[in-house]
Order: sequence, then structure tokens, then C-alpha cells
Amino acid sequence: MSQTTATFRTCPLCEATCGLEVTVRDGAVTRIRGDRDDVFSHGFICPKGSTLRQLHDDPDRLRAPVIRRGGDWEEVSWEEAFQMVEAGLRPIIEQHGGDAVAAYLGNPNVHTMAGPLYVKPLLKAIGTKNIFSASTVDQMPKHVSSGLMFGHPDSIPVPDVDRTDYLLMLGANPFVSNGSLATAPDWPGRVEALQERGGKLVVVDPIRTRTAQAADEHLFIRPGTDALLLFAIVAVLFEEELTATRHLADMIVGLAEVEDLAARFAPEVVADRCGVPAETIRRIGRELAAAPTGVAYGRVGTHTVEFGTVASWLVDVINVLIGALDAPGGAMFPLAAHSRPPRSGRPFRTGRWQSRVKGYPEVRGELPVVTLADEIETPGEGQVRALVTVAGNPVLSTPDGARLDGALASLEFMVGVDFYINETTRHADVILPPPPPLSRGHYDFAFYTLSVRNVANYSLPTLGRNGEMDEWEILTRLALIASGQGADADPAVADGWSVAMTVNQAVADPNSPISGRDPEEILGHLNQYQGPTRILDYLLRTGPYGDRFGDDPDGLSVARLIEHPHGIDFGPLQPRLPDLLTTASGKIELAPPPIMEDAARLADTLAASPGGGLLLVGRRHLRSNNSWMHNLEILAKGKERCTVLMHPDDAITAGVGEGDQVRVSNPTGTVTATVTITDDIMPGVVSLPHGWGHDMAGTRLTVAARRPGVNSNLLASTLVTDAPSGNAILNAIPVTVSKD
Ligand SMILES: Nc1nc2c(c(=O)[nH]1)N[C@H]1C(S)=C(S)[C@@H](COP(=O)(O)OP(=O)(O)OC[C@H]3O[C@@H](n4cnc5c(=O)[nH]c(N)nc54)[C@H](O)[C@@H]3O)O[C@H]1N2
Ligand SMILES: Nc1nc2c(c(=O)[nH]1)N[C@H]1C(S)=C(S)[C@@H](COP(=O)(O)OP(=O)(O)OC[C@H]3O[C@@H](n4cnc5c(=O)[nH]c(N)nc54)[C@H](O)[C@@H]3O)O[C@H]1N2
Ligand code: SF4
Ligand SMILES: [Mo]
Repeated sequence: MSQTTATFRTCPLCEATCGLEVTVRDGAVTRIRGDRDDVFSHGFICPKGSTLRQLHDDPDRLRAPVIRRGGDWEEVSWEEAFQMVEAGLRPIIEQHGGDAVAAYLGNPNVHTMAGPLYVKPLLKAIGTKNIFSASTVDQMPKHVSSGLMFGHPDSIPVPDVDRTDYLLMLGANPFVSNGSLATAPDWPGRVEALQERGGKLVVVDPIRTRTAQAADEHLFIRPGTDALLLFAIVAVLFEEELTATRHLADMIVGLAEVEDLAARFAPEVVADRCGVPAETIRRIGRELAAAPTGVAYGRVGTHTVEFGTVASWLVDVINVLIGALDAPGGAMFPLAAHSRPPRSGRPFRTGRWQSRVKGYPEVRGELPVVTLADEIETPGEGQVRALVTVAGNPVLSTPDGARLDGALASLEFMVGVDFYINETTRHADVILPPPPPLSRGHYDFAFYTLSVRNVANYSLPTLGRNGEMDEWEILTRLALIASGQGADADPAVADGWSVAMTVNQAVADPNSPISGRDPEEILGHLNQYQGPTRILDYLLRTGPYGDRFGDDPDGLSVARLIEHPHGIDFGPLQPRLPDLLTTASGKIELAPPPIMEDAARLADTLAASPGGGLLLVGRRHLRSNNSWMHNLEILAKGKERCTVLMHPDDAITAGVGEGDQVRVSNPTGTVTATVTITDDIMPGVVSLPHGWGHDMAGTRLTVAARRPGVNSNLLASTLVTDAPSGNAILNAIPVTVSKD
């Protein structure tokens, strides 16, 4: 008899954490729709959420490990694959040390349970300083400004969109991206609610995006100038005596330094560079200050630029100056169910070590990905000879992909943990495929720490596995190999030891919520699970809402979350200052020296005459996800997406017409794509989406290869970065456009 069951799970594809209702009949998924009872998303879903089934069934998705033999891929057993890894990695580590093995960690690592828990032990086992990730083509500026201002790089305030009266949004398009560093399923619904309660959304973006169209006001801005605009707002707040730091007054140091520097950025000074009239800048400053509650929020467009850290810092400076930080309707710090309070006494700093070739300072334990190719190509002691990638595609997603592609081809050994043979993993000697989303459990370690409400949800695997190995097991086995314990070492044993050690330490720690308890009793509870779920259970039960293993019968545990398949809501965000502050001063450091230095450099740029010419920016599409998911016909079909957007005036100047093939060029590279002419883009700006260029030989992406598009990152340079964070510059890139 056929049996139909409704199961519920959290979508792991983007930061929005939507609840899905997945209908399963006879072991197969028949329907996926939004879970109307989800405590956070209330049924909201985007077109990607329902395609987890197609991802599951994609014939190109690897179910078993493959190794490269000659020019071809051969499926092998897991045993054989790990033996290959051991034979490839160990001699390099033994002969040249751990630094000879680099790691690149891609975006989906923050969308699995294994990534946040099992990558670090792997990196430690390799013993390498050559750690790179998608963070330095993304949000590293936010980590740096948050670390320097609040003490910890993950103390990131999020806009309280559900309670604010005024949201100033820069360089973000959450109606398409579904939000970033601000986890909130259903941005359109939340913005509509904001407007219905009489609030206002102002969007600052060189493109009239979907979000901009829904906003009450949209301002075009010349790409790369947000730091100037934000500084001008700060200048207005001081000059017009609109600052009201309210509850924060006793928690701030550095106010006078900021006021001094801001005086150099009056709206009248920056207006022409930003393309925003001075009077508009003044009005926005006044409106923000006058709103009952208001908040500034900036994202990808403000971070992936030359002054990304300064812009990120200024957003929070404004929030401090108007008393919005840590206040309802302002910018607040979430309290995730698994989180620990940040440890004081070790304030954040950068540059604890430097990259070998170019001397880039370490930031948050890693090095800028723009210098990965340097480390592979440059001979000498410490040269990178092998690479481990986990869930990434840097050939398409990081600057100068052509050069990196060549560098990867020169490696002695490479292993990729991924379920696709993409533009990057095609260089691997061994590819190890983890299970697809429907075959794994989920709890959103990363995004509950960035969520506009405090919620928790745990998903059980919906379907069984089909030959894939759980990702925590893959990562643990790689760690065991890297540390010399061999390809046959049992990951379950290693995992059990590490949990036992954690518990033994906690019961001995007077500050732990389970201080003095019997470790065997605690482990007895935990050992009903394994892998990341066991660690999650420990973190939840000892966390801010935890049951402390029976001390609080109403408290949280994995079992309790399983009883609540639509999630548990802990309500709106609560103030967390000053407890959260772990800076040396114990205060909010409004003028951290490394940022002030770069801000002074920004002030000095005002003396030079502004450059002209076209600037390239990126954009995202609802039916796409960075460089992947282009292999699902249901998402990929339809109008060509990888086109160059251009304003009619610029098209006339360049002599190009709608649908023409154009060459977009600069000293780093050239790409050719179809032009779309639209006045939704600011004059002087052109746009290409990233994550395309699926026409490289040796990949296995049959559907994606039919609509390859071009790699916009061939135009991004590895020679420039946001100085304090080492973040790549992916927006405001000078280019020329001509007819092909
Ligand atoms: N020009 C330009 N470039 C950009 C950006 C931009 O705005 N403009 N955005 C940047 C940003 S924000 C980001 S985050 C990066 C993303 O850059 P990357 O993280 O390097 O690339 P992704 O395209 O996310 O690739 C993800 C890979 O992970 C695999 N994968 C998916 N799920 C799993 C899983 O559960 N486990 C494992 N092991 N693998 C999995 C997919 O098959 C895919 O191969 O791109 C950046 N690049
Ligand atoms: N559908 C879809 N959703 C995604 C992704 C995806 O690829 N597709 N990727 C996910 C990832 S990894 C991330 S990090 C998030 C990112 O989420 P968002 O931060 O919302 O990123 P984008 O949608 O790229 O929006 C960035 C906006 O910045 C604008 N911009 C470019 N340069 C500048 C500038 O100098 N100043 C200003 N003010 N604006 C500028 C661009 O025009 C664009 O509209 O999205 C996530 N969600
Ligand atoms: S918005 Fe994000 S989390 Fe929600 S369904 Fe779409 S991809 Fe999944
Ligand atoms: Mo990202």
C-alpha cells in the first residue's frame, strides 16, 4: 500500500532558513512547498526551495567518490578514495609541512551542520596557515569592523526589520537574495509590514532592483562611494546636533575622533562623487535621526569594494550615533540557541601572521583568497603544493579565475569535497561527495546567529542516502589522514573521544552550566545521537535556552526540537549590551585605529579628481545561487541571464544596441556577452552577474553547460583589496565596453 507523509525541514540553500513541507510517498519526494506553520517563515518560499527534489535526482550529482585517471573520471569505493587521499596528502605534509597543503572553504560550508563543526578540526589536523574561504569575497569587512568595535568578529548586529520605522539599506537586494547578514524569511512581507505601520524603506543602489522598486525611496549611487555617503551622514548628525546615543552614552569610546574626521566629509564635498545631491544626504540624515526607530544596514555592494571595512564600520557608527544599536527597531544582536557568550580577554585583532608571498595580514584565522594563486605559483619554502576544497568553486567565484584555474592545474595533489565536478573540482585528483540536502539533518548554526528573531529548528533527514558519506564523516576521515592516523581510522571513535573530552572539561569548569555534574550521565544523554547532532544536543542543552540535562524540564534539547517540527520561537531580539562587549576597553570602540587609518586614506582621496569611465557591478538572480544550481533545468530555463546591463545613454556612447554582443574589458581580462539596455541602471554603471562561465572542459554539468554564460570574475583583479580585511573588490570595477 502506498503511504504519503508530510515531513518538515529547514531549507539550507540561502540565509533565509525557510521552513519546507516535503511530501514523501513510497520513499520519493512528490511535493515541496512552504511550511505554513513554520514559526519564522510562515509558508514563505522562493523558487529554489522546491527544487531540492531536482537537486536530489540530478544525474550529474555524484553519489560515489570519483578519481581522475588520465583524462577521465572513475568511480571508486570510499576505501579506495581515502587511500588515494592518504597517498597524495601525507607525503607532502611529511616532506614539506602542513603549510604546503592549502584549504579553500566555500559558501555552503555555512549551510551544513558539518561545516561549522568539523572543518576546524580538519584544518588543525593539516596544520596549515594557508586557509582561504569565500568570506574574503564576501563579508570579511563586517567581521573586521565588528571585531574591532565590539571585540568579536562574529558579534554582528542585524537590522530589526520587524520593529523599525526607518530602514536605510545600502548595497543589498533581499527581494532577490533573500537577505544576508540579516536572516529573515519573506523580506517582501516584512517590508510591506514596515510600510503598513507607517515606516519607510530607503534603498541605495546603482541598480533599481526589485527591492528598490518596492522601497519608498531609491537613490542611485556611484559604485564604490558608500563610505563617502555614510561619512557625510555622520557629518550631518554631528554638525546639525542630531546625535542621540541614548542608552549607549556610557558605553562608547572614540566619539570625538569620529566627529573630527567626519568633518572632512560634508555632504557638499562628497555629493558629486556619490552622484547623490547634498540636500538629499542631509535629509536622509535628518530622517534617520528623527524616526522613532531607525537603522542603517549595508551588504554585499558596500562590502566588496575598496573601502568595504570603512563602509561596514560607518553603518554601525550611524546606528550608535542615533541610539539604534542594541535597541528594538534598531540594529540588534541575536542570541542563538546554540551560542556561547564570546570570551573576553582576547579582543579581536588581525595580522597574527602574514601570507608568505605578499605579506597579507591574517584575518580571523585565514588569508585573502586573492592571494591563493600567488601561494601556489611562487616556489620556495612553504609553497602550496596541495589543496583541499570543501563546498567551493573559486575558479568562478574569486578574482582572476583564469589565473587560479592555471594554478590549480599545477598542484601536485588536490581533493575536493563536493557533489559536482565543477570548474574547480575538475582539477581534483579525488572528489568525495557528501549527501544532498534532503538526505541530511539540518540545524542552522550559522544563520540563527544572524537572525532577526531568535528561533530554532532542527530537521531530520527526509530521505536515506544513496552511497554518499555523511559530510562530518568525510571531514573527520580527512582529518585522521592528515594527522597521520591512516585511511582506515574510525571517524566515530575519534568523534566520541572529542565529545567526551568536551564534557569532561565542562563538568570541571566552575563557570559551565553543567559544572560538577557526572560526565557519564551527561554522555549517556548525548550518546543517543552521533556526529553533528550529538554536538548540537550538547550546545543546545548547555546554551541560553537549554534544559541543562534535566535541570530545566522546559528547556531546549534536540529531542524537544524534534517534537516541534515547525520550530520554536524565542521571540524578538533582546538587548545584549554591555555583556557582549569583549573589546580591551570593555566599551564600543567607535574609532579603532586600523579603521581610522583607512578612513583617513579615504579622506585623502577627496583631494584627487574623481575618475570617469564605466564601473562594473554584480547582481543576483532569484533562480540562481552563486555558481551552482545552474544544472537544474527547472531553475536554469528561461531568458538568458548572464547579460550586461547598460544605461541607454552609455549604449549610445559605446555605439551598441539591445541584444548586441559586447566586449567588457579591463587590464585583468575580457569577457563577451549580450547587452540588455535599461534605465534601471545608473548611467556610468554596467552589471554582470557572477557564478557563470560553465564552458570549461572536464566538468560534469550537462545542463549548465548548455547556458554557460561568462565568468565576470575574469574582470576582477587579485592585485587590489579592501585593506583592513583583505576582502576582494568585486564591485565598482573600471571597465570599457565595446561592440564585439
Ligand atoms: N563578482 C562577484 N563574485 C562573487 C560574488 C559577487 O557578488 N560578485 N559573491 C561572492 C559570494 S557572496 C560568495 S558567498 C561566493 C561563493 O563562492 P564559492 O563558495 O566558492 O562558490 P559556490 O558557487 O557557492 O559553490 C558552492 C559549491 O559547493 C557545492 N555544495 C553545495 N552544497 C554542498 C554541501 O552540502 N557540501 C559540500 N561539500 N558541497 C556543497 C556546490 O556543488 C558548489 O560546487 O562567491 C563570491 N563571488
Ligand atoms: N537568488 C540568490 N540568492 C542568494 C545568492 C545568489 O547567488 N542568488 N547568494 C547568496 C549569498 S552567498 C549572499 S552573500 C547573499 C548576498 O545578498 P545581498 O547582499 O542582498 O547581495 P546582492 O543581491 O548581490 O545585492 C547587492 C546589491 O549591491 C548593489 N551594488 C553594487 N555595488 C554597489 C555599491 O558600490 N554601492 C551600493 N550601495 N550598492 C552596490 C548591486 O547593484 C546589488 O543590487 O545572497 C545570497 N542569496
Ligand atoms: S529563500 Fe532561501 S531558504 Fe527560503 S526557500 Fe529560497 S533558497 Fe530556501
Ligand atoms: Mo555570500
